[in-house]
Amino acid sequence: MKKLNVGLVGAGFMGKAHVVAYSNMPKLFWPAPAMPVLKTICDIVPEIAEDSRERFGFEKCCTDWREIVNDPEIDVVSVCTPNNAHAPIAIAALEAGKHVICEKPIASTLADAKAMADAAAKAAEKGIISMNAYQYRRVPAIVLAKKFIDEGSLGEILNVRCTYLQSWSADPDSPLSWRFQKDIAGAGTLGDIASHVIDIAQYLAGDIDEVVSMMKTYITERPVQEGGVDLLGTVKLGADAPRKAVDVDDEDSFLVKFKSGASGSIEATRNAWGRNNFITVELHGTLGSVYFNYERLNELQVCWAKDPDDRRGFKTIYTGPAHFYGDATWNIPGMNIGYGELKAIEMFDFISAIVNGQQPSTRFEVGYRVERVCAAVAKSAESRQWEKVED
Ligand code: SOE
Repeated sequence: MKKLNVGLVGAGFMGKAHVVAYSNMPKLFWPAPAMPVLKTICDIVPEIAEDSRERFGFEKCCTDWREIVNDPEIDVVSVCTPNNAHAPIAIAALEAGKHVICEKPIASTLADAKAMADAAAKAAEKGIISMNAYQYRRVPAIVLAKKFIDEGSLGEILNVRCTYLQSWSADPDSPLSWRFQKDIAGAGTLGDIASHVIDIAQYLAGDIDEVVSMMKTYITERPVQEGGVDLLGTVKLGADAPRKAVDVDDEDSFLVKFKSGASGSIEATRNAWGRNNFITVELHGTLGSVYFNYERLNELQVCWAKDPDDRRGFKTIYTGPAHFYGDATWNIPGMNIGYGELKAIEMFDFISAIVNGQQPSTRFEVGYRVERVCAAVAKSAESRQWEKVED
């Protein structure tokens, strides 16, 4: 079986998710499209690099990503760093002929996102694959909704309503990680989580054409954190810890018009107590509706207009072997997949794309379009008017 040598940059939360995905992909999908071999892991903190090498089973570790990009043995690069490092690493890797899977949002600036999409287009001519890690569109229930839309079962799509609500930053004592710093993250909630539902909305209903938005920052300063490691609100710093200004958005709400003529709304916040990974997607078509909530990710609710009046309503489809990726996961609907399996599904699509020589649905160009929607949202929050998404 073909082997692909992996270099992974950034050994934090997402680095761990990619390692779990590389390791579990062939265990779920067999025969695998190719076998990933964990060659080199990079983290700028030497102790973390060495610890991750041992823990995750990489052959080598390093503290400079250039060692991975310049290593002729490496075939595939995972970019799991904070957002402002995505562009230099991904572009250098593509130019060196490596296939690249990069965490989202694609970059911390629109200019970097464009440069990445351009580099990916050039590399694609030589059969190099780029992929942005928008994994939620690969949840089997979301793919099922897409199937219903594509086959026309929902009729014309009238409205798409999405939310992404979390609570991990609602506490003012949650530290000022890189996610609250514009020069590193590029944006707050907008790039971090609204981007996921923008991707799902465009996957299901086509390109967003115009937006009108409101953006808010509720917690304007946060305690400074030693070392800056991203703790996602799991650690609180005391009231006496020195504080610094937050310069990104906490909450975004916007109306959207799709090129298809459909309309919709998107709301995202990381300050919603009681909501955890609350991604909801509701679509209304002329022939029916679908509803999805990631906190029940193995379910798709469907309502068909053609059902008789006395029994029309949402019914729940539990995804399983009859659905997308279902033959690779567990045998009985209700046994359920979670975040780990989802990242393995994403890795299967990435490795399959490499082996088949076909760009995946979330190639860099698609991540760049999400970024252009985000740019229009930010512009509209300033102008207080409808803003067009750049084509
Ligand atoms: C934090 O909001 C975060 O880890 C995001 O960065 C991820 O993209 C999302 O999948 C889960 O939450």
